[in-house]
Amino acid sequence: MFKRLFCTTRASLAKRVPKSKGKSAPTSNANALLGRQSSKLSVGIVGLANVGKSTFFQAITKSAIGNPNNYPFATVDPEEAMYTVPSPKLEELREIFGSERTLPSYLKIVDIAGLVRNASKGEGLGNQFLNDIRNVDGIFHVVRGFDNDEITHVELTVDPVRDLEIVTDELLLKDLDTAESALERNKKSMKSMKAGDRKELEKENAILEKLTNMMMENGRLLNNEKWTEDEVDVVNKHKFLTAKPTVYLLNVSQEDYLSGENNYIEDVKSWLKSNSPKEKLIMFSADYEHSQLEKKDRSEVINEMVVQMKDQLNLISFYTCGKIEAREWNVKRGSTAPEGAGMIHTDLQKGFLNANVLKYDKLIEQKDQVINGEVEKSIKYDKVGKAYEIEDGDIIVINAIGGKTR
Ligand SMILES: Nc1nc2c(ncn2[C@@H]2O[C@H](COP(=O)(O)OP(=O)(O)OP(=O)(O)O)[C@@H](O)[C@H]2O)c(=O)[nH]1
Ligand SMILES: [Mg+2]
Repeated sequence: MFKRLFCTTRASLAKRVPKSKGKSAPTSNANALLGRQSSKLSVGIVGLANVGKSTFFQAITKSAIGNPNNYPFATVDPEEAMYTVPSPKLEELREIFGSERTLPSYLKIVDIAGLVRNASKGEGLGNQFLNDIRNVDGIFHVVRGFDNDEITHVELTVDPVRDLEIVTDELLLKDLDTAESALERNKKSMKSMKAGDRKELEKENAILEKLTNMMMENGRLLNNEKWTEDEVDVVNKHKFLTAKPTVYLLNVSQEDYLSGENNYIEDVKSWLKSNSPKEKLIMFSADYEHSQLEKKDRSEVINEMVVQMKDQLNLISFYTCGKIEAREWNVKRGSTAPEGAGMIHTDLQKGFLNANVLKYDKLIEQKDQVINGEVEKSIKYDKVGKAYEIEDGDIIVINAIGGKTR
């Protein structure tokens, strides 16, 4: 992938990227998680211009906003809409607890302008669109896999592997730029600092140099790597584009989607295996999904995309349930009970005392014992402290200072 681009731009890149001088950052097997902790994560739809991104945006969000059209750069400013994450568990909980309503979790979906070759140098809508990607937490990367002479292709022919390379190379080039600017900025700041005050920036620069070398040497996408906590802080701070969890979506014709066969899929699979092995590929048809807009329920393939995205974003769900509402909350895998409480309200995190936890599976096994939706009175919850790590499916009651519960 990046090697191909390297052939043409290696010399100019080598000039721009500083050689690692100091000690490189320690390598570690720790697998700290990238990305920010928030219950309001967003996913951007990214891809070459005119490949069906806005058509897909309308289909997934069931909205009329966005501007699907058969010309490149039909989308200029990003459009946003919320996607309700389907949750069979939440429905089940509502019934058991006798809650009046459910409050599911949401993902914000952002339709982003299309990109063309050399976007990182300002071609097409260039840097504007790259900045829009910077602000999302995950990426749906849409690749055109349908033949149709009437739909303009900015590279003139249909070739999904080439398109994947163009897009990822542009993201990598932008990341190299970001790392280089940060390194220079830090070096400048350090000049006016006393030696003892430079430690933090020196540490950051060692990490930035390590990242730069990884990207330069073999075009490694940052989201394929394992990171230490310190490295995660630097990657998060600079919002590197290739560190964003990605689900790849091959947009095929209605016929191919319905028959499950497509001429390009094997090549795309093998590209992904060598370039981004942890990430998922899903074949779909934007056209077909768009034709289903009137249907109330989302199709299985769209649900699958969101399930995969949640997994790539390392999100798990816990629930707070009562007579008024049954609510789903998303947290990063590995979050502690106080961190989960913080998703609900910062006061609950600050004043966290302990929590009562019930496992979803245990509740389902014993649901016949529940009388009048009084689950806490009917089934024993486990009391947990600050160090408790939330597991997917936990039903939690948080106890905080001042008698606050949730
Ligand atoms: N045949 C076919 N046409 C499609 C499919 N998906 C999108 N199109 C058409 O391709 C054209 C471009 O679609 P858009 O959704 O505007 O593409 P985009 O990626 O948002 O384009 P930009 O915003 O300009 O980058 C439109 O005319 C769509 O109707 C598909 O699955 N099959
Ligand atoms: Mg568009």
